[in-house]
Amino acid sequence: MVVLNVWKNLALLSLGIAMVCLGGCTESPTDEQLAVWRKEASDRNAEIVAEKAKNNQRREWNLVIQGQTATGKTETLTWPQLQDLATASINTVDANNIVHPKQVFKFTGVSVNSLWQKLGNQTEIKEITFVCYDAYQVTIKIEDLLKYPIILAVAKDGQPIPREQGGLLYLVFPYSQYPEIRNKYDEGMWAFYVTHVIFGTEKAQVRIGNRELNLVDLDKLPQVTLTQNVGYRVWWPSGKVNLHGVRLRDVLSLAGVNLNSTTSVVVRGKPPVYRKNSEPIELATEDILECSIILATRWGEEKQRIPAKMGGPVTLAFGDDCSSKIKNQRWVTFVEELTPQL
Ligand SMILES: Nc1nc2c(c(=O)[nH]1)N[C@H]1C(S)=C(S)[C@@H](COP(=O)(O)O)O[C@H]1N2
Ligand SMILES: [Mo]
Repeated sequence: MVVLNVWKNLALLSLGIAMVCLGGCTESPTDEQLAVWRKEASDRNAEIVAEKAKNNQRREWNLVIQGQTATGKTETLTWPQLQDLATASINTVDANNIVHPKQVFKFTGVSVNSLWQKLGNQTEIKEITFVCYDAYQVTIKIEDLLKYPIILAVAKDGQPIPREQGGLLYLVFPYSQYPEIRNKYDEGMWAFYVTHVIFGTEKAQVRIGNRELNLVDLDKLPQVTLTQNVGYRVWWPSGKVNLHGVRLRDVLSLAGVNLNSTTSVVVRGKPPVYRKNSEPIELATEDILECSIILATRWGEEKQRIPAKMGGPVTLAFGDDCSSKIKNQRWVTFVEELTPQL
């Protein structure tokens, strides 16, 4: 589209040049003059294209707020809305700038506490989880939000934050003003490219075609327990843990999917990386039928729900009986949708 626009604009501009003279030019422009006009037109076009690319990139970056929100609904903040909300600023070193670890930057962004006050603010909730484009996630305590100005930064020294520096939305902690905060939140907590904020933990909800299954539906299926090392790191105890849930094949069959006519199933989680068509987590039907692939909804001796800080409420898990090809895939966190491929 961008390329097309360049040509369209160039065509219009050169048409413009020609038309100026239609009305009564006695002399046609010299070749030099034409070259200058062409250069101006193409420079201007390059500018337009660059501006467009920037704007598109920014406009596409929404922040989705979910979980136990005040309205009980998902709230989506667009990039222009985030710009309007970005009234907080903190001067701090950038924990991930290893070249200039002492350089202080002015980060401007949305105060996480003000988001919480506006869209959350339910007293029983203790923590907020940030989910990133690449399925990385970070959880902070609400009590710390109230104590420290923690922001979702949209700008660093007045400029949008480049992707390789954590942009467009970068979770920033006031290290310079409150050095002690480092002990609780190390540089690994500075989440890059944040896409979702989750207050507490969401309700379990798995979509399969036009069916939506909730925890009550899943609980009616035969329950299985795997004892496994968890396939991603965040917050789980190290070593083997009990994961309780339901077999993927039972979930699909409850939703009326005929596995015999399905070649594979794509398992999509909340982080955008799972939504990219280029990198889906796609499981072959024969594996779904033959080895332990479950949607875990509870864990541990006490069968607690899986909180957002552990990738819950629903997480994909592979049993030891699955082939290493299966087990080497990512365990999908925040599972939201199963899409059978025919
Ligand atoms: N979105 C996202 N943010 C992230 C990470 C990540 O993998 N993804 N890694 C964290 C960790 S553990 C560190 S130390 C810093 C720097 O990560 P890097 O060394 O992978 O750049 O970013 C933090 N923020
Ligand atoms: Mo790290």
